Amino acid sequence: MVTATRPEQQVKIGPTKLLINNEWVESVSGKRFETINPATGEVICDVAEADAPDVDKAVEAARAAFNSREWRNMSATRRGELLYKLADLIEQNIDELARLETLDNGKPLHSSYGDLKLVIACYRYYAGWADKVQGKTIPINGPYFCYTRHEPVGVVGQIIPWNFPLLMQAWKLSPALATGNTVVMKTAEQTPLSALRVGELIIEAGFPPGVVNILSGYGPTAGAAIARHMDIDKLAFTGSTEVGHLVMEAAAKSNLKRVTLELGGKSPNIVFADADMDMAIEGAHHSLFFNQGQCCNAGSRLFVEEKCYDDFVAKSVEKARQRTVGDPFDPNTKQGPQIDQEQFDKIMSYIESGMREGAQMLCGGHRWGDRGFFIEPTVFANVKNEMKIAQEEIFGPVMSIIKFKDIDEVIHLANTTMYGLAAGVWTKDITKAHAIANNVRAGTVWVNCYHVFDAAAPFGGFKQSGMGRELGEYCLEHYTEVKTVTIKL
Ligand code: TXE
Repeated sequence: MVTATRPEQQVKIGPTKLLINNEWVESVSGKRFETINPATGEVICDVAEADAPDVDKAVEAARAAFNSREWRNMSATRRGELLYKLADLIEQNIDELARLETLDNGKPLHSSYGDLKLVIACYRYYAGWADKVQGKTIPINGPYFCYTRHEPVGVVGQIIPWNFPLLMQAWKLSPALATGNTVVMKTAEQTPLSALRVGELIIEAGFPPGVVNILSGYGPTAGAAIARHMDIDKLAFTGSTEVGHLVMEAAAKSNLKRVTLELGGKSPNIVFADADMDMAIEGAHHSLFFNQGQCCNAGSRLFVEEKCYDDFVAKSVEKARQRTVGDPFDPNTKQGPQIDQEQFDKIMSYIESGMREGAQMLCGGHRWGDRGFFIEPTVFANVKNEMKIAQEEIFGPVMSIIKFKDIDEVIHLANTTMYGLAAGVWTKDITKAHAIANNVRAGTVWVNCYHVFDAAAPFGGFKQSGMGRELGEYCLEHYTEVKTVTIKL
């Protein structure tokens, strides 16, 4: 099927069934649900809707694959080759995937291409790791030879969100497969399409049946069934902190499956008066507005030093006003729609709360256009750290600028949050940069830059932003069990 309103919007829709055991199947219930184009509010198509019985089928297939000789005995080098092949196939189909991502998610087409570059790099990075995961020999006391093996955890359940559908799929699948696990993945109900198309490429790459299973469906049904499943050995979740609590509880109450969580954030982005101002203004704008503000690591608490506050605010407002909002397929568009009506309403209610609590709205604040889920780039000044808009994750194009006096105060304010995902600092003073990097409790600190991601650099949260790390070498430990073998000599 090809959708089209204008020629450049022609997008090929891939599979719309569930991927279980390398076969495309309808759900056990036969139910399907609609996925919506957020730029228009119109239905793109419907897809098969997984629920608990489909999770059971997928887990059965994943368990059989995990126990199969084909996967268990496959050399680590061969697993790496399969991942390289998948990366190549994604690269060969990059135009189609980018368009599908933009159609289903609403992000500007150039952003989808940006995501896909990271996706391809991520599969290649972990392809390289496949045959480099190794144990140790340990000099224990007595006549023994002792060594460790790093073995796959087993069947992994992975639940991903809608803000970076292909990238979150890559972050989750690639380390799991490199280390020899099998996977049951549930995509977000808002964005099922691109991950399913990758499912076709996974089959084409040559992964054996059951190694990767992809389910479209809702959280409280299919997602919860994964979290409580007795035969899933590990759960990797990205989403809201609220649901993070639920899935961890479900894991504890079922079979104590291992859990890694990548949750919400309210990341401080700190601008000192000695910073390169143009760079800091540009960086702060990008840190907040990128991806329609729908980033867990968005620089959503912007702390600006008193001495440069007024000037910084004025220039940031100017920049926000100039941001082009509109059709995500238009190459000039910087900002597309929010993902759905629910997120749209949530963001609008935060804007109202900011005004109610006395923050000063200097631009935006309204719906943009008359269809789809667009919101004008919005800037609030005179925000206090204790206001709701400075403490809760808005996940939209709403900048909150807070004034600070000195470094001690800003470190205190930056840490006054339940989150700890990321932070940014803008300064020419290396001592201040280090003071922030060392004292802000966050999993990532960017100095004079923001949103810099690389498959080799770990990412994850302190406090209620999550547990465990994705990407880099650090991620591998979450997908392996350490086995100690002791042999009497
Ligand atoms: O998240 P949910 P939503 C934050 C952001 C956003 C808010 C709500 O603040 O405004 O969360 O977004 C699945 N058991 N982030 O409602 O519900 C769900 O189907 C198991 C931050 O979209 O957490 C989807 O696949 N799974 C974030 C995934 O969880 C459940 C990205 C995320 O959805 C479930 C997205 C359940 N009971 C939102 N309920 C980030 N960290 O990047 C839902 N799900």
